[in-house]
Amino acid sequence: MPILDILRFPDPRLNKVARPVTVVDSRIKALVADMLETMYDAEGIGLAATQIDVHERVIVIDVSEERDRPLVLINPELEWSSSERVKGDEGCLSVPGIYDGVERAASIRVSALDGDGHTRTIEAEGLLAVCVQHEMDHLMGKVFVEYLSPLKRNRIKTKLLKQQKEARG
Ligand code: GNR
Ligand code: NI
Repeated sequence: MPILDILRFPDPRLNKVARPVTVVDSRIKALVADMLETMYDAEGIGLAATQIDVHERVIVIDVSEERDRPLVLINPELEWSSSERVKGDEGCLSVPGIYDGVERAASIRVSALDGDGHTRTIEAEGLLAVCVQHEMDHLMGKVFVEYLSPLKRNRIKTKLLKQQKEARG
C-alpha cells in the first residue's frame, strides 16, 4: 500500500475544510490504511486526511511508545473541553523542523466513528488531547502556526518556501 505525499505549509490546500464521511466503506478503509502507513513512515503521532490532500473528516493517531496502538477518528465531534488550558510545544509533519508553543484544552471528550464505522466516545488528556485537537484543526483547514504571532508565522513561511525551492533544485 502506498505511502502518500504530505502537503507542506504554506500550501493553500492545507486551508481547505474537510467534509464529513457519509459511509465507512472499503474506500475509506483503504484511505485509513494508507494514512496509518504514511504516519508511521513519517514517524508522526497523528495525521489528518487534509495533509495528504484528501478533504474528508478522517484522522489517524498513535501516541503509544511502541507505535502499536492506532486510533482512527472519522467525523470527530468535540463533545466537551475543559476550561483548564495547557501550553506545550507542537510540531507538524506539514511544517517540518518547526516546534513552538500552543495553548490547548487540557482535557477533551470527542465522539467519532472508528475504522469499522462504529460510534465511540474517547476522553483524552495529555499528549493525546493535544494531538486530537491538532488533527481536528487540520480538518478545519487550520495549521498550528496560525496560532503564533504574524512575525513568527511569516518567518516560518519564508524558511519553508526557501527549503522547498532548494529541494526542487
Ligand atoms: O507528529 C506530530 N507530533 C506532534 C507533537 C506535538 C503536538 C502535535 C503533534 S501532531 C504531529 C503530526 C501531525 O502533523 N499531525 O497533523
Ligand atoms: Ni499536523
